Amino acid sequence: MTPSAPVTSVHADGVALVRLSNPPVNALSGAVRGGVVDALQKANADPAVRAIVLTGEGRGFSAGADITEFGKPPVSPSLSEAIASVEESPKPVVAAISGNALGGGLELALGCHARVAAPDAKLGLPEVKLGLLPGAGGTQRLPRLIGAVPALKIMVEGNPIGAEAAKAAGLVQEVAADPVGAATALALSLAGSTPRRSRDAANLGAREAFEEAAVATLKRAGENPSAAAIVDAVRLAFEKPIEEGLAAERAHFVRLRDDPRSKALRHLFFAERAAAQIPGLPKGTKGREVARAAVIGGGTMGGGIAMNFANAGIPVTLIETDQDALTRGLERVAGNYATSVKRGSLTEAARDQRMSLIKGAVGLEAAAEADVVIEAVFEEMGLKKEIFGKLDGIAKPGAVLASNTSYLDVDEIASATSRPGDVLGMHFFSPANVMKLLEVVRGAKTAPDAVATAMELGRKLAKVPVVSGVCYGFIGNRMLARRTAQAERLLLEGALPQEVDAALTAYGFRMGPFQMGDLAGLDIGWRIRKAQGKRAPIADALCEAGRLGQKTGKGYYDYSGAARSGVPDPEVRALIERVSAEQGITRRAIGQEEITERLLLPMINEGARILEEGIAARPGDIDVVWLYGYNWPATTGGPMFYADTIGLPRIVERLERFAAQSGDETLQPAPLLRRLAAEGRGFSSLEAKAA
Ligand code: T1G
Repeated sequence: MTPSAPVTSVHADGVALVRLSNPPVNALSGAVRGGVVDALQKANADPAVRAIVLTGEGRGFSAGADITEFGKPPVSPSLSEAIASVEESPKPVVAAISGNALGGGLELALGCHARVAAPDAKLGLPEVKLGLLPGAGGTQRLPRLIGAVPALKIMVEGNPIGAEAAKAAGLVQEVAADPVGAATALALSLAGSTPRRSRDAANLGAREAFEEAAVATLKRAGENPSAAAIVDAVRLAFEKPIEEGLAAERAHFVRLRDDPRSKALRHLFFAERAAAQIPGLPKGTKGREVARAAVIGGGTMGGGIAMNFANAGIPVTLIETDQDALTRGLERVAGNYATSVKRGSLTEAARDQRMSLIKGAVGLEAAAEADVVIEAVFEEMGLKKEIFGKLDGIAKPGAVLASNTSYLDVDEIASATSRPGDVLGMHFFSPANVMKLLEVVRGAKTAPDAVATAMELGRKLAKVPVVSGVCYGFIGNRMLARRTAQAERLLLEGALPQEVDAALTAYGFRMGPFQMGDLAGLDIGWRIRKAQGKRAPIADALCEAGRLGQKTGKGYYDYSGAARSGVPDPEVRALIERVSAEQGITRRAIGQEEITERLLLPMINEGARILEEGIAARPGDIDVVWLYGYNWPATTGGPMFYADTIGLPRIVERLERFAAQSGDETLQPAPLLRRLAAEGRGFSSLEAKAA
């Protein structure tokens, strides 16, 4: 037995115990697949071996095919060949599953003649989440084992099921605390008999029931090529022998794998994990212990942030300046939880448990025992510096002092304290208890272990943390400002709000810039512009007319009618046309393609500047910010991945044209964008660098 081999096999007492050993998740790389085939050959060639057990070392059975291999030259044996060697084994093979058996990992277990699961096992086919479909027999073997309708649900939803559910479905024969021991006994009991192959179609269930489920599935899935492919592949199980079904499945897999949609989803899978690696942080830097938290400010953001701690089981003190404000804050939190209970997404017991972790207090002194203090007060530098100056003398040594600021200079905030090493930004996105993005803003003097603390805490709070350097708006809001500016210019030049919003929703966003502005309230941007001495003629005119969005019943749209999403308002069109005339602009019809490019390409351009300045460590970090902070459609991979998809030379050419057309010099391509385009490279060719 060679311990470093990715597959080991020990023959003892009539059983060959074959272990997958490819940390961290036993991904089924070429070496693992070859190891499985070799181990099965040796076991079947050894007369002392009567039965075979296949299991995974470490955290779980297997997380599936090695996604990093996709797009590279194929390595034999294929996963389907490895699974066939298991299924065709003359001696029975039983899978002993602990932890994850996902994707190709579960397909490998399906090739076995029986399966035993540990109570903690999670079994699933999540390929749909990567824009794929199970491509190594899952669409043919699972329906034949548990029925077409339950198999369809597992594959189209892509969520894992637990051991007991798997047993109830007939996916595993046994749940045992010692899966290897139980699998060994089961395998020996099967020795000598013809191993059961999940090839017959007897278990598929009624065709009509499947067709009904297929219609409902496709309706729910919408434009999802993976779901359509899965339905087609499972349908073949009713009509063709398994060999033909496997061939059709393989064709679907190759088509989906090579589609930009799946490449985008696979990019984001790795980008989210890469964002956790912080270049420039000394190796092995550990975060500080966070047993207690405090949040300053019981407004919408502060309450949501406090809920994040309670949801993670961390006691938190919500601090306000007076009892009335505190009561309002706590009532808002209670209301949020009540909504979840009403929706059925939270039990009353869980709600009570979480509420018990949130204590209210008046005065900053209540932050004295907290290991992390998050300030979430009004977006005004003077107020924030006053608070941090006081916290400096109140918070215990080593406490991390974080600001939830959306834009402001974290270094300036830190300068109000005697311990800038403890100060950083933790920028949550509204609603803070829902949105997954957390921008961790690293100040010039922020200590490495303070950064590590915020990153680890972010994950504990079920957020996706991304490190940003200090600049106005950090990564996401700095790029959003470019889109907002272009959206206003498009209105001035001839477009209408509904045309601009339609362009963005057609691209895949849930809502466009003007729908979003009306939802959040137009006065937020208005206040920021006034503080900066800037103007946005149309947005300012709407605010001056009292049209602040949904909260005043009118904004870019009219919300006085039945339609929740608001309807175009002739008064707004007249206001836009008046402001255009005042600006001396001759309006023109603007097509959807130009609108989309004018909204997205300036953001990509700003992303290039953000990379040049080292504000973001890598392009994928920017994609993760836009996925989890602003719902960029995952199927195009985020702004920087999308830029590589359309090609940087085209982006340079379009930006130069827009700059010349509008005289807006901010549209000139960033130097990094020009350089990469000239070198024929994409953003993905950039190495990570310290933020
Ligand atoms: N291939 C390659 N690397 C993988 C991997 C995979 N399948 N799964 C995880 N990793 C890496 C991951 O990038 C990270 O790397 C490390 O392992 C730990 O992962 C033919 C075609 C299993 C639930 O979709 O959902 O099979 O950052 O941080 O939080 O039909 O990993 O350390 O360098 O996520 O404990 C289908 C994907 C593949 C499952 C564990 N399988 N993985 O979560 O650890 S396609 C999946 C996960 C397929 C067949 C098809 C999760 C996890 P690094 P992690 P975790």
